[in-house]
Amino acid sequence: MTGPVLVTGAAGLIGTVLRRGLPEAGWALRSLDVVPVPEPRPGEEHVVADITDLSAMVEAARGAGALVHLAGIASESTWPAIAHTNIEGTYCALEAARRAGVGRVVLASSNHATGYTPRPDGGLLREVDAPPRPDTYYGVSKVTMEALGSLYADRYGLDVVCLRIGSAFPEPTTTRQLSTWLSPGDTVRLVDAALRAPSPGFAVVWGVSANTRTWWDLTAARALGYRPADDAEVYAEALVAAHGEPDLADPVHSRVGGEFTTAAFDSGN
Ligand code: 15L
Repeated sequence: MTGPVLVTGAAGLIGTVLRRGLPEAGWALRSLDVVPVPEPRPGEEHVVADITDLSAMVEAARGAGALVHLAGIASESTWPAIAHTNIEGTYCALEAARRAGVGRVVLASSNHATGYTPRPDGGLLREVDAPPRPDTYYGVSKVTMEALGSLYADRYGLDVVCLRIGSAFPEPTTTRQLSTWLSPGDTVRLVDAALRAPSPGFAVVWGVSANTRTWWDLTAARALGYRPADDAEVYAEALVAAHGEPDLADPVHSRVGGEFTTAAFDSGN
């Protein structure tokens, strides 16, 4: 792959993790956000652009070797906001990649694309057994992201890897996140694997660490080359002492999307 990796949403939480970690893994970066990225590093290219501005996105994508699309609203919002920023934004990212000849796109999907999927009676949940089942408008935007990625892979031959990210935070802060945490280090390892995997075509993989309590199957992510190194269990004692042992019958623990499936939903928002 020649050319830098264009990262959208580079000033955000995951973007900030990747801006540090991807160069350490050998990648040159072109960081894009709607606000200037703070303190660009030596050698880091940086662009201010709105992801829904297609011509600016095509310009930003020229000469890039791959695109990692993180930009968007990261939780539930109004339908107009989700439709514009997340759905139109993902279309622009993929279309910019196609027009600029960028052959690989990594998409930050989410567990909330399949949030209402129940925990299996036993064993681990594979991605193929978790078809679209969004829990929010936000989840719908991630279903649409995966669908657009599939379309661009089939129609144009792009390699598109969708990461169904769990809880990408510095550390887990709830007992649900003992299952769903994706550590900063594993975030870098996962994106690095998605960038390096030889000819992945279209792929959808869970994005979680090697958590003792996870119930999402990492076989597909490992097949891409992902080797998680962290486990939320080191936080278990403190979190269980504070919040109690998780009740696995509670929807927060028995559905992929956890609290997103039980939060109030305002269809007229
Ligand atoms: C997500 O997709 C959100 O971006 C993040 O804020 C968390 O809510 C996470 O999912 C999660 O499920 O913990």
